[in-house]
Order: sequence, then structure tokens, then C-alpha cells
Amino acid sequence: MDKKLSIIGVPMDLGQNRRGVDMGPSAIRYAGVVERLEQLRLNIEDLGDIEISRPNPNNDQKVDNLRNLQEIAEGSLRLAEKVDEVVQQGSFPLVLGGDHSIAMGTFAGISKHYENLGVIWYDAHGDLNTGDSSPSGNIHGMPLAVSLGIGHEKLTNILGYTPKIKPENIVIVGARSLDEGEKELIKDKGIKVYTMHEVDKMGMPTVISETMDYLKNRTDGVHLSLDLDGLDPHEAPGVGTPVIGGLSYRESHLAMEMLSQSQMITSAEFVEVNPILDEKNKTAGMAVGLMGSLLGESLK
Ligand code: B3U
Ligand code: MN
Ligand code: MN
Repeated sequence: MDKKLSIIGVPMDLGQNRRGVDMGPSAIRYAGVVERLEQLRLNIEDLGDIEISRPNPNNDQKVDNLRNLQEIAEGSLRLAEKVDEVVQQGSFPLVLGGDHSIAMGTFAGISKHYENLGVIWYDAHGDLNTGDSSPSGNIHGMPLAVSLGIGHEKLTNILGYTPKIKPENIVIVGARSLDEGEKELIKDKGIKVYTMHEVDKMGMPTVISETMDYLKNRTDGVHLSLDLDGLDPHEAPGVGTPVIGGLSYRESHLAMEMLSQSQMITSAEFVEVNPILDEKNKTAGMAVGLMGSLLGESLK
């Protein structure tokens, strides 16, 4: 039987300041995600979008330096319940963002099905801030810390359990913008990080081989959380917080192909596509290309 895959859109833009990333799921669908994946041996269902409420403009939205906390917690719970259902049915969840705060809901829905969920966090940023360490108060800079159980209880406790992941099961790839608090957490918790320095020195094939070896024996499933700002903004301009000196499309493509061949990836999300900042939907198109490779496209 063909492998089942469920697409879930999350039109979330409350985790950061720039509008437009809520249209990410539409842009990715417009770029042909369903048609592209239908070429592969996959049984695809598109479950549409999770409902995300708008913040009340009359309220002051920051609680403990957490912007839009309540609305994000509610949306994350709805996403978590949907992802949980999909995993229970034995389907591969493919989540389309939305800003990266949605990873908290994705993790909550997935991780309860695994003893030791592994995570590949493909991103220019560490997303390891808390309300105390965050320079911005933007929750999209916090989901990895939250998943470790560090942060506001309304976020760490989505679906009633915490933590969602163990620090030794995380690998960050592509980092080039880390805040002081994030660097400390990485050191304290012993999180494995391949910054751009390591990628440049070792090359992507070695980085991904090492990542796979590292995760293989310690995890029973691996989630890929790919932030399009991990790529270089010259190639992928449609993101809210671009950081120069990033990964190329070719490197990223190779990484996806290697991950596909390893058959280790059990769920994925692609986040931070902002069509308003994009050039002719190029970044969404790249996201779709990367999804195709991750899910088994090949030229031979
Ligand atoms: N580390 C900064 C910037 C940032 C994090 N994630 C993104 N940008 N996309 C922060 O606000 O936490
Ligand atoms: Mn991110
Ligand atoms: Mn990022």
C-alpha cells in the first residue's frame, strides 16, 4: 500500500512582527505541493488549515515578554490535536507554516507517540529563547526551548505533558544568529549544533551523515523542522527574519535527498514562508522542491 501523508496548514503569524507569513500555507499550495507529491508513491490528503484567532486589538498583547501568548497557546493546541490524530492513523504529518511558533503544537501532537523523538532543526536561528532571554518577545524565537520544557507553562504544557523532547535528541543545522541566552542553553544542555562554520568546513554531506549516525541509535522517530530562513536570503527572500550567509538551495536539496534515503524522517514541517516578502513565490517553490526531495523524488 502507498504511504499515507496528511498536509496540515497553519496560517499563524502571531509569533513575530511581520504580517504575511499567515499566507504561507496558501503560497505553498499555490506552488503546487499536492501535485508535486502526488507524483510520488504517496496517498495524500490535504486537511486544510487550522483555525488561528486574531489577537484582541484592545488588549496589551505581551504577558511576561510573550507576545500573543493566549492566541498562540490556543492555536497550538488545535494543531497538536490534529497532528496527534494523523499520527494515530499511521499517516505522515506534513505541516505547513506559518511562523515557527507552530512547532510547539506539532511536537505536542507527535512526541507522545515516541519514547525518544529526534529533531533536526534546520534554521538560521536556535529558537531557544524564553520570555526572559528573548530580545523581541516573539514566540517564534522560543519553540525549541518550550519543547525542552523551558518557558511559560501555557506553552510547555500543550496536551498536558512536558517535556516533548530531550536535549540530546536535537541537532541544529545552519545556525548563524544565536542570542546569548541561547548559546548558554546550548552549552548547558549539550545540544548538538552545526553552525554555518561547521557546514562550510565539513560540507553538507558530512554534516548530514554525522547527524543521521548521531540520531540513529538514540531515537525511534525523527522530526524535520525546516525554517526557510535557514537558506540564504539571496535564494529564499520570502522570510521575515533573513540572515545572510546561509545554506544554498543545492546544499539543502542534497540534505533532503540524504534524509529521504535514510528513511529516518517520520514527520516534517516547513515554516516561515512569507509570500508578501517573496519574489514571485520563489521561496514557496523552493519549499515544495525540498519537500519533494525529502519524500522520495529522485532522478534515477
Ligand atoms: N533570536 C531572535 C530572532 C529570531 C528568532 N527566530 C527568528 N528570528 N526567526 C528572537 O527574536 O528570538
Ligand atoms: Mn525558526
Ligand atoms: Mn529562523
